Amino acid sequence: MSCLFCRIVDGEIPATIVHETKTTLAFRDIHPKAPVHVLIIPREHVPNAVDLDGAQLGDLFAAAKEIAEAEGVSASGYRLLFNTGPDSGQEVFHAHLHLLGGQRLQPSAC
Ligand code: IU
Repeated sequence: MSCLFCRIVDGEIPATIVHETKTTLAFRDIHPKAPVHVLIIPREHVPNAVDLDGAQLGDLFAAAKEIAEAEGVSASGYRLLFNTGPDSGQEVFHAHLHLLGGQRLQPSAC
């Protein structure tokens, strides 16, 4: 299996896991862009965020809310984003929701 994030799901590659459910897994980004930088992924291999179904999206956002509370950034605010395709800078083609917070974030491109 070549997908890096599938290998994290299967426990073949270590990661600092901060949250898990039956359908999702969340771990700290190895190159954090903010004091809190967590990647939230579906356990199922789906290459791209736009290929996720409604239930999968709901599970990812529900996890994000719980993680933000656990990380102490709910009140201060945080950013949730999906990179989708080459122009976005997507590097890993297993859909993942970035949760960034813990500091005043730079404005994004939008
Ligand atoms: P992107 O949206 O595909 O650009 O984000 C991929 C992220 O995965 C990026 O922030 C990397 O730092 C992160 N990452 C990781 O946490 N662990 C890894 O082994 C690899 C990438 I490769």
